[in-house]
Amino acid sequence: MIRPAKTVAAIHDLSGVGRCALTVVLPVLSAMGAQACPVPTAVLSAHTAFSGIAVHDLTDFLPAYLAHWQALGLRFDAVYAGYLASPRQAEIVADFLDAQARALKVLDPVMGDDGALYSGMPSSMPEKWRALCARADVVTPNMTEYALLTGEDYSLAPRTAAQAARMLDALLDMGAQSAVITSVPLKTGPANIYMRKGDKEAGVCPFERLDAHYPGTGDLFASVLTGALLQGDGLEGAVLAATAFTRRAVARTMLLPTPVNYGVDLEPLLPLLWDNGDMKRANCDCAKPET
Ligand code: PXL
Repeated sequence: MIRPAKTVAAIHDLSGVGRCALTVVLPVLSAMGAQACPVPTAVLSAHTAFSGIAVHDLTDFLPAYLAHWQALGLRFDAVYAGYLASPRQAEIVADFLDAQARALKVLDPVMGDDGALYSGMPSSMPEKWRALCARADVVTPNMTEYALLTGEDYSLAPRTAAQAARMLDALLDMGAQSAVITSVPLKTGPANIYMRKGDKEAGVCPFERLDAHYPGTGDLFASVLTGALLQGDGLEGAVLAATAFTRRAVARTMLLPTPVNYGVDLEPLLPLLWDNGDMKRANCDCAKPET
């Protein structure tokens, strides 16, 4: 049977240089067979790790942008939100999520890395994101964002499996249906960990430690995860796909002389993401069922 592409409202910034946010989200979702409709939260000449950037915050523009979509009566298969540029954007996104009742909601609370907020990120964003998490089918913080959301101290001390499960529980307690934490230092090595409401243990997706740290890898991970869920993967399969692709892109980029700030060299790998979505849709425990 021929079916239309799944649709994703992709709420993120547009950074012209330094692959991250929409310049990662759009190609990845397209390569996975989904139509990504961008909701740009800000336009930046380059991401915030560059110095001297030009930034245009689109907070005041978003209500009219989304009101037009509302007037068109658009219903998305998924809403994927990442970089929000102001506390008011969190409120605008909350209303949009509530209006998209049937959509799969993947919320990546993009706020910081290495224990600190990104340059220019308002300090009130963690509490705003905490409220948004209650609306999530999946939340995907990194270790810094986990600490910001929970108010715990940022620590890279190796965790036991029981500690990992407690971290995920803390996110589920905020109301998310499932949670993924990326790049968690476990006693057994680095891993992406995940849990659904009702699970007793954390799922663990280990990966080999690579001695490189590129911006935009969290966006890459969450994009592949969203695409895989829409293709019909369960949470475990989607975390596996996102982990494998992100590691592969990082490993490839490490062989190149590209400066770290330009992000991972993912374009030549995009064809690997194509898969037969129709076949996978049958095995789906996380994406909302079609009605
Ligand atoms: O990759 C996360 C991200 C998204 N958007 C902007 C950023 C960053 C990380 O630095 O600066 C603007």
